[in-house]
Amino acid sequence: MIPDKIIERIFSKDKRAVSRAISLIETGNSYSTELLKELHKRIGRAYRIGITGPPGAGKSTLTNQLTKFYRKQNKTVGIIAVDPTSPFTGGALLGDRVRMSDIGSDEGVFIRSMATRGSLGGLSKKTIDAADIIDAAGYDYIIFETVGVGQSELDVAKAADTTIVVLVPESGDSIQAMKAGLMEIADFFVLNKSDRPGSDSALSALKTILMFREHTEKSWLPNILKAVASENTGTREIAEEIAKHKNYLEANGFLKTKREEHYKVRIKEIVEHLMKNELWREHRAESLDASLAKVVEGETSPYEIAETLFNDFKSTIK
Ligand SMILES: Nc1nc2c(ncn2[C@@H]2O[C@H](COP(=O)(O)OP(=O)(O)OP(=O)(O)O)[C@@H](O)[C@H]2O)c(=O)[nH]1
Ligand SMILES: [Mg+2]
Repeated sequence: MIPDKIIERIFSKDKRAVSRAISLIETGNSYSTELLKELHKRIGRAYRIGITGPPGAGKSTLTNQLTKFYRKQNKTVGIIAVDPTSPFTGGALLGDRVRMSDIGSDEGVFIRSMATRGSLGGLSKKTIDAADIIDAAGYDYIIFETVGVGQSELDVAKAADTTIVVLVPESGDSIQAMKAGLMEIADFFVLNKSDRPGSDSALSALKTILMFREHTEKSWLPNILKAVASENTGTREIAEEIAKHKNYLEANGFLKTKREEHYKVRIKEIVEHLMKNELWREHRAESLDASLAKVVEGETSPYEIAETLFNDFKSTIK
């Protein structure tokens, strides 16, 4: 059974219930799917913002400032800080907690750190489930913060309505970002730490790269905004750019299609997950182990074993 009154408590924005529900999905509790089904009825009201970029670019500082900005407008904010490298909530996340301590005690702010090592991509299924819980609780904004290492930063765009890529003026950073495919996912860029030398040349380098981006009349052109997050400079402009992008998506019906696309990817993942569980039931896992010696000896090939296992799987689902 789903824990008593947890759904009602989530709907009434009870932070402890939200936190408890996220723990349930994190541990893979058997009620978590039922819980998510129930919560889905109240989903879709939160606007989801992804903030990604290289380590130390100022993502947490910016998240903090943006949250304070929204709070002044009486909007509530849920933050999910994703650490794709650490299996523990230590190290970098401890830093986050310190930097975000002043908003953490605010009733209208919910903060959760999630480690996602072991999953494919930085934003695991569980991270998105967690966002759904926060959404159902009625928070106005959800901010995903993910460190841009490897594949993780590309995944954030599959979960966010607006994706912001934070860069710093340090040499080569912008070029590196373009290579890593951040160009495709950024709805706009923030050149943070603009108090540092080289920010003007970094800005013009970025602008030049973006000029060559293919576009049509209707396409959204990613902007570049300068910011000094540690001094709260540029926060308003960033919030305005988010609003502009949101309006663009809504006015053209793109928000709906974007969310449909996200659900498509997600539903496929869930189906694949269910299939995997079914496929590797005990007897097939054992049959696989039993065949390995023969494969090594050359008596049979990996393909034959795979086909046998797959055919057995097919016969059980007919
Ligand atoms: N000079 C300067 N320092 C900044 C600025 N923004 C943030 N910082 C500092 O940069 C350091 C890293 O900031 P964070 O906000 O933790 O950066 P992050 O991108 O969240 O870092 P990770 O989550 O570890 O990848 C901190 O010491 C901040 O105080 C800025 O605009 N200018
Ligand atoms: Mg951070």
